[in-house]
Amino acid sequence: MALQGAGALLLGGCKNVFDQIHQNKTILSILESAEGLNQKALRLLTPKGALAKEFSEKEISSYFKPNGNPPPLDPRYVQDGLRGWASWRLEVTGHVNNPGKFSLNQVKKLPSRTQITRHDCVEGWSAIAKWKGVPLSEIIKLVQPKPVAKYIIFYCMDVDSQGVHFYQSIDLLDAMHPQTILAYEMNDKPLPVQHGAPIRLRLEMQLGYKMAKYISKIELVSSLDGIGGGRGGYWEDLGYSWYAGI
Ligand SMILES: Nc1nc2c(c(=O)[nH]1)N[C@H]1C(S)=C(S)[C@@H](COP(=O)(O)O)O[C@H]1N2
Ligand SMILES: [Mo]
Repeated sequence: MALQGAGALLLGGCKNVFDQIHQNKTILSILESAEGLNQKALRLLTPKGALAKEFSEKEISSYFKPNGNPPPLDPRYVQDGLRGWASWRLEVTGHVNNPGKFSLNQVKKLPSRTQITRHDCVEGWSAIAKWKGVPLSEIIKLVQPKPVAKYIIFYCMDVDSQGVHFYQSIDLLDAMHPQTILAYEMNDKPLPVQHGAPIRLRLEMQLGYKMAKYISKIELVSSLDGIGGGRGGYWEDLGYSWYAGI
């Protein structure tokens, strides 16, 4: 049932890739594992093909709190920002047939999606904004995951006060959801530095801490072992749940 529901989430266009993922027995095993129980329950509770609620222009919040680590401290980050991210690349690597490095202009030339959604932080605040970006499914189609790929890791350029890099992960089912986008615009302007420039993840069915900002690399992997603390994300390594469904 969970897999059928997930199948219905894919609103056309991605059938071949999804078929590959659908046949991937490892996805089934995640859903059956104890770690996957919460995730499975949430997916069964949401109607088939569910999208997160989208809002109208007039509901956009006048203030959206920047949260988390300060922007990357590396002077190269700041200098590149001043040059319109000319040197930045999105590196896509791991269990894929076509690894690649995309410039921001290349990312912007891919099909885009615009959505006005509510961001819910686990700390208890919410804000509505308009996001434009490339659906992650488009990137996945280009790089072509191998059957062993189960998760996508997002590596971020910022660090905490101890120098530990932020990172996050989602599974391929969530990666193919139509509202899962790599956003480069917020409220019709280039994504501001404090909100994760040049690109950040929007994952509208989950809480704010999953939505990695300052992304420089994504990797398709078969297991979360050996990455960071091994629990699939910066906050997960500190005890938060890996599946943060709303
Ligand atoms: N790279 C990175 N991404 C991050 C964080 C962070 O500290 N570093 N914080 C997360 C948390 S807890 C939230 S609520 C949102 C905040 O996004 P915002 O700054 O656009 O409000 O980013 C998430 N993504
Ligand atoms: Mo958050």
